[in-house]
Amino acid sequence: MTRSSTDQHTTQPVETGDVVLPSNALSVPEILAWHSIPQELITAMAGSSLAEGLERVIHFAPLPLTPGIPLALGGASGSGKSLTLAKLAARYARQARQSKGKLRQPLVLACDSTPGSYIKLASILRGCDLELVKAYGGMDPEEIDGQDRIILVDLPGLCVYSPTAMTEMREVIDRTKARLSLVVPAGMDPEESTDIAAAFHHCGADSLIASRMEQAGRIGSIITAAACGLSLTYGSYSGSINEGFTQLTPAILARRLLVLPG
Ligand SMILES: Nc1nc2c(ncn2[C@@H]2O[C@H](COP(=O)(O)OP(=O)(O)OP(=O)(O)O)[C@@H](O)[C@H]2O)c(=O)[nH]1
Ligand SMILES: [Mg+2]
Repeated sequence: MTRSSTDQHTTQPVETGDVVLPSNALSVPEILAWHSIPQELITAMAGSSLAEGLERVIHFAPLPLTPGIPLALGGASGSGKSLTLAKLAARYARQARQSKGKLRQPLVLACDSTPGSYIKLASILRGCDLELVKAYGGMDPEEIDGQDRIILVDLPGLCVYSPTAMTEMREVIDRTKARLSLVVPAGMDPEESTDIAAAFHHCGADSLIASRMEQAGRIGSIITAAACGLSLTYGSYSGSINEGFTQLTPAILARRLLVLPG
């Protein structure tokens, strides 16, 4: 990226504090443009620190995960749904084990009937102290011994431009009476992630998990998806289920925008 290509920005550079920039030659608006963040969002974030600017366009919140209420993770194929689910399940399984019987072990509903996906999920979760149940097509909560348990639902990857796929996902969500959270990977085209987030928001999703945060340079897809009205929750930074899973804050996200993964 050359300096001359982005010198036309009319926004004031935001303050960066002592954060190191990917290139000293670039202003913050230029770096945001490098992430393929649309100009309207860059303008909306300008005029204060980058963290404060992010807070103006994105709502940051904890993941809405309550015992007894299933949480389904949806998104495009390969976006990181199953690994993210495994990270959450492993965390709650650990808590349950440490509680010495006060907390119940998590329940995972495998709703992806794509060939090989159950075996893959079971293998990611191997060693976690939890219950994994095949529930292709969803499952009525009455049938699930889910009281007071963390319940996570693994959905198949889908194309949001397919009305059939969206209807099938809604049916699983309705049958399972689940809340819906969207998983979006870093590095995706921000316009595509905007379409996906808008479609999921329309289906009732209210939260967003960012995946592959350490695998891509550009994370504009996360910003544009969150700006569609989904609360930004965790960021996944590793392919291992036991590490690299952080509650995102404006400061953490600002730093990730300004400093590329090393
Ligand atoms: N390094 C790294 N790898 C990730 C991360 N999230 C997902 N992956 C990898 O990305 C690939 C796809 O992840 P999955 O969790 O299988 O994605 P999915 O959305 O469940 O995929 P489908 O079920 O096929 O739609 C796997 O190889 C994961 O290990 C991450 O945050 N960091
Ligand atoms: Mg999967």
